[in-house]
Amino acid sequence: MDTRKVIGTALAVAALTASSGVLYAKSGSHTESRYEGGPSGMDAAVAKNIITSDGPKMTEAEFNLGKKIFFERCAGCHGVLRKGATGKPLTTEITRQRGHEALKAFITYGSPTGMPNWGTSGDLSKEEIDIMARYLQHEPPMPPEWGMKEMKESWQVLIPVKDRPKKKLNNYNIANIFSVTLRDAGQIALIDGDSKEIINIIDTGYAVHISRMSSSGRYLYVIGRDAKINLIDLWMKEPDNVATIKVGLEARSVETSKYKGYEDRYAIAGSYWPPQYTIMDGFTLEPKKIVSTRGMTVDTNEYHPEPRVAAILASHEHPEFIVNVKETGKILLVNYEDLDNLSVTTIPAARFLHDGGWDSTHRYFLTAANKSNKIAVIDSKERKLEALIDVTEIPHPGRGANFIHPKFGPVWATSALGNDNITLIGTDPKKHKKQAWKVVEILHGMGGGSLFIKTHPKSTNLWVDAPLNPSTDFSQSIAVFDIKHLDKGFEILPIAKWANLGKGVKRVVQPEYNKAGDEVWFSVWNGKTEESALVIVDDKTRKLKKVIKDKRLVTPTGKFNVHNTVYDVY
Ligand code: DHE
Repeated sequence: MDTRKVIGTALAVAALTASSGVLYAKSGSHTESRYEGGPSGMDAAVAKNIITSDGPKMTEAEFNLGKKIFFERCAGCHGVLRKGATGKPLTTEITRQRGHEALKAFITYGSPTGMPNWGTSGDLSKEEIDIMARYLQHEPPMPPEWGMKEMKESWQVLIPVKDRPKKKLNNYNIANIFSVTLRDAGQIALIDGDSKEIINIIDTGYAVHISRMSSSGRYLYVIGRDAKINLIDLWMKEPDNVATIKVGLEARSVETSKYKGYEDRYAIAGSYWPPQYTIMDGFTLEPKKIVSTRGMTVDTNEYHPEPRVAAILASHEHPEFIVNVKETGKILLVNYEDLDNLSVTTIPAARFLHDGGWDSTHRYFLTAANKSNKIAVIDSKERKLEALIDVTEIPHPGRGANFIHPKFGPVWATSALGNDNITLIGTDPKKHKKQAWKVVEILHGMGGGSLFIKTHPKSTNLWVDAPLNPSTDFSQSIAVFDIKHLDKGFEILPIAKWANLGKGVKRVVQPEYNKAGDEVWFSVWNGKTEESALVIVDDKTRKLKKVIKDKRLVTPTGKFNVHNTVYDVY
């Protein structure tokens, strides 16, 4: 592709799509299962085997292999306890009724609704599929619980508060530091946004996932998929870990208290297993309160044993955390004023709550119920569901993007996994009442497989990635719209090509701005043994500004600018 070719409208992309085999609509579900079905952060060996006489014959070795494959390939979609998550339930009353041959066929060929074709793709052998079909007819092995005792045993304060710096001991412009996830290395890179130099590479949890900042901008919290949290003090001469804890066996989210008077005081982490959230002391990570999320689903009111905690945000309107409970479809407003008499407002929304972010006023939380194809809007001031908006297939906003639409006023935008839609939702119930909480426009991007979208209050660019698109023309590039001329379509920038790396998938993922809002950073996410890079683009000219390459930058994915994360700028 020409380096700076303006592709223009969705029509042009459709032509390209036809030749490069981009999957739309139905196949979006395959993109989704590839994404959701990543290996569990949990070692399968921790789950106790239950080989019952009611299931087909299996040796202990076969059962262990089945369990390992299930944890690595299936639990992300079907849930560890197989009660169903974004994938269908696979409890024994269902699997035994289906029978051995039907299960084998299903695993081999997959289904149009998203089950991958594990057999015909060559991912699983005939023997492995036979083992899986038998394994699924036994009761699911149960991983252990993780309560206060286990948390306290895992908790380490490496540098007590009294021994920490009394003032900033380094010369970094902390507000413009980026915390970069080095996914498969189990590390983060702290990068000085001004000089673009690596400040430190810090060991964190397994398949580290996201970083969030304390309200003061001093402390950085990083969570791994293994539910390990690292607390990093940016005031140290060389910023490093000051405390760690493991809040469970598998997790994805961490956040800190931001309400006036509670700045830096508490941290909260949500876990996938056990299904619970934990409130901790913000300075030491001492666990204070653990609350289970097991309960009834929002629609059919049936018990779900494994409702995982997805995104968590800190309210600016009340001393509360906003907690997405994925499988039950409920949004919890957890008030941290009195942890002993914890008060929680439960707002029914829709199943499969995943990620989301604030509107520009930081009053309304817009969040994707991804597999329900809905965006829920929470009014954090009035503590109620403001709207439930239908969108198409598998919205995935990250935290979304806020900007002023030339015609419809303030909007929040999300892209999607299952199609090329970029959905714009009106967010101003005062001055643009007619548009508020309505889909006001759908733009068309490069294609499905998009994960993140970003702009900045000082920019007129809207950046949309597509790292899971099957065409490398798109997964290795970024689309950028001019917010003032959305009708003109988008420009494609070949970010991976600019990085000039060797072989590999080189997925371009998650745009993130610097503090000033005049640079956008992209990860070029390659395999663990291949070279990756960060590419920085000048926001005004859309020209390449800098490529950061370093052998320590292994599998960079998420990037979190300190200022933008503290102030929820997106
Ligand atoms: Fe994420 C955010 C869960 C796979 C990169 N991811 C989130 C959040 C959740 C989540 C619940 C919101 C956290 C919050 O705001 O508190 N992610 C999951 C999964 O369950 C899933 C689908 C499968 C898995 O096995 O983990 C998954 N995520 C991925 C990836 O494969 C990505 C692309 C690469 C990686 O690093 O693992 C990825 N997720 C991210 C990033 C964010 C994120 C960069 C934060 C975006 C932001 O701007 O805030």
